[in-house]
Amino acid sequence: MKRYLSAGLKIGERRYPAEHVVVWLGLAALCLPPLALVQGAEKTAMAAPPASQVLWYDQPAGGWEAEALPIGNGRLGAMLFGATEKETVQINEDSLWEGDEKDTGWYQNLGEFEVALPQAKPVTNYRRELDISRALHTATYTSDGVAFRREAFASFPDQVMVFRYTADKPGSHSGTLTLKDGHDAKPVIGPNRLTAAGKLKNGLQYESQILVINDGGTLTATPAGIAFQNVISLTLMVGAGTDYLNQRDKGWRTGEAPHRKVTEQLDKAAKRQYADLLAAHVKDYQALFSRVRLDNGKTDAAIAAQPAAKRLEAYKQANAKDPELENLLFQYGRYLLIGSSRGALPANLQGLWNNSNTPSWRCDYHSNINIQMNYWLAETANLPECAEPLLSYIFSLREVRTEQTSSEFKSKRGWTVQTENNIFGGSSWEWNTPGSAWYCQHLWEHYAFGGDGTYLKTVAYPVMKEVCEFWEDRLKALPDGTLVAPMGFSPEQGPREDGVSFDQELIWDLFTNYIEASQALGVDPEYCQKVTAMRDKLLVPKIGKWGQLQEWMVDRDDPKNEHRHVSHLFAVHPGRQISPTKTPALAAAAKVSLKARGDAGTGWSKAWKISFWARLLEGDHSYKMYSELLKNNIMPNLFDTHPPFQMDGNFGATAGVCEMLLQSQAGELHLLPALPGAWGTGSVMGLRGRGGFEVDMAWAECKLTSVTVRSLTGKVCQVRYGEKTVELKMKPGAVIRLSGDLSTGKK
Ligand code: FUC
Repeated sequence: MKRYLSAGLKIGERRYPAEHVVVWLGLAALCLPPLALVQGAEKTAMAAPPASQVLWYDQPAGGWEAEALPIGNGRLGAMLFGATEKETVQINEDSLWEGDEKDTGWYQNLGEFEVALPQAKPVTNYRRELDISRALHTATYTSDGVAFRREAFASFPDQVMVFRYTADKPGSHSGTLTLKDGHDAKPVIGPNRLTAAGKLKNGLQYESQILVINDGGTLTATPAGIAFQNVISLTLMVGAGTDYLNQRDKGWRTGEAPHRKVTEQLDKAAKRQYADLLAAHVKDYQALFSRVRLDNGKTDAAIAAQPAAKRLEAYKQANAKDPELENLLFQYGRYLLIGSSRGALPANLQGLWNNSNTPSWRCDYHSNINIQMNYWLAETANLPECAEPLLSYIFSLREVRTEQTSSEFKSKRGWTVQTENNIFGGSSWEWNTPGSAWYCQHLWEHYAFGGDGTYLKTVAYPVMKEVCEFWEDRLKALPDGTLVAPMGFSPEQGPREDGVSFDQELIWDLFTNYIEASQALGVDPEYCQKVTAMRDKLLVPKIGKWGQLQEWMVDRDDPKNEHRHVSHLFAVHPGRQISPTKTPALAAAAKVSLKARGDAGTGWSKAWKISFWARLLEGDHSYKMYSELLKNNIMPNLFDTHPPFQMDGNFGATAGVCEMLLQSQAGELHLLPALPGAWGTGSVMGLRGRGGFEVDMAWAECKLTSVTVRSLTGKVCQVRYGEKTVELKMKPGAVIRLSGDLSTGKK
């Protein structure tokens, strides 16, 4: 937290002074765990976490994709198998990309290291676990009467990953450590350090290092790696970096090989005690993770005591109830976002965990649903800091996208995107013309939830305005004056033609957000009027011949089309143009379309359907999607599979649960709008609503029993539960508690 206070917040190339974040942090702290708990992180580090916050297994992982477990600090990541004799740990650094402005390239594998610990005796009492309440991976087992324990975590404050090997008998660790670079760079082997440095084909310099610290015994450099003998405890500090910089004017490079920085990070961490590193990590992580808690019911103790893979298998049996596993999947999405989105770059198709140099879909930033879905939870599930890498990324691409857009569309102002995108401004596949409008939704929502006017003015607003200008120049008037986007493309449907609903709805969203932004800032009143006039002339989605929401201006939707993309329902979610309360006829048509597309779907498609049904206020259908996703699209390590593994489904699932419990897109906090019957009694703490609110709720027998609203910004707060609404006038920092019938009483 101190780091934020002294350094302020960085968005794009701008850094906001500490005073802008102090208010936010102070208010956010209201829903942190009691201070004593945070300060006592070191002491409590060994306390057993609740069953709904642990993934555990009774055997080592078999495969990378479905069984290995991820740790990450938002920039560095590792996948752990927990094998006892030969433990392989695969590692990533989020800027290790091939490609450039012309070639989209692929996100790359950094490499792996192996710790060989030959054991004479069979292993008993094996357990590996990922505790997402502390972001700590542990493997324990007994061999030859010796109890071994390994811990691993990825520290954000220290920018290293730490792996610790201990045993209850001194001198029990003898073996070797080797490092294998993902691009065959030959490691330099020192007495206590392995270094693999290389250059990708695009000239990107990278380096990984492992610093070995032994307590007792000996370390010896060998031709293959480092041998350790009779060591009491072994600690590995793993660091990595590249010379990537998210600035085009610097050629996307820092201009400095990563060696110095990585060495410094490891040397600094190595001076600290392991317990201190762990405590600092847990404190930092929990400051984000502990903001939201969910209780959606208790699992039968016998089921909760099972390993995660067995629980998942049991869950697939129609009658097995495991609300704590559902809760685990919800919180896992938050864990994964914290683990993959705290560096300079946003979470990609696999967060940041990738073991291939030619991963599916380049493991890229896909602009037609995937990168957006990755961030649906960031604001609602109270991780707004994790949205910042996305906002910086959007900002960093403006110049190159403006050039590319101008060459493609002969445009003079603004920019947009293609579908596949890398980190150097390179892109490929279909132009996704309303893609930049969708990005702008994220820029706007960061303000809508957090209320930071300086951010809105200096970061979000200029981008939103230039994208409005792009559409101002491009929209085409039909003979009756209706405005349509020319030559649009409903993702993966085609054909290219005018007035595609996906485009129309996104432009409506952009214009509406722009209008609100300009009014909030009190700037550009004339342009705001112009945008309002354009918005009001946009072709709105029509209801077609079988009662469906038309995907195109032409009424040609095929009721048998069960394609996973349901882009014409953007207006329902994450947009706000269609809702059962404000536009009931269109909402009914959206329902007809959604039913026709069917309940099936690949991971992310299924995840989107959780939110669609929640926005249509059908909690049980929304829950059906969530539950089916868990049954059909989630692997034993709880990664979502498309197939293959794609993390958007994890993020989208968490976002969907938020939509079931709290909505705020219509200018009011709508409490429990789609609470499923399956979660009849429960509570949630720390969800965020637009307008700068945090909300805690409790319910019993599917009825709200109490709600606490905290105001971050002092905006008037309209609260809805069912048909009842109340208006609360709240000062910044005020906390109001209401009972289930929304009667007030100040806390
Ligand atoms: C979209 C989807 C694919 C896949 C890819 C990464 O284009 O249609 O199913 O998820 O993104």
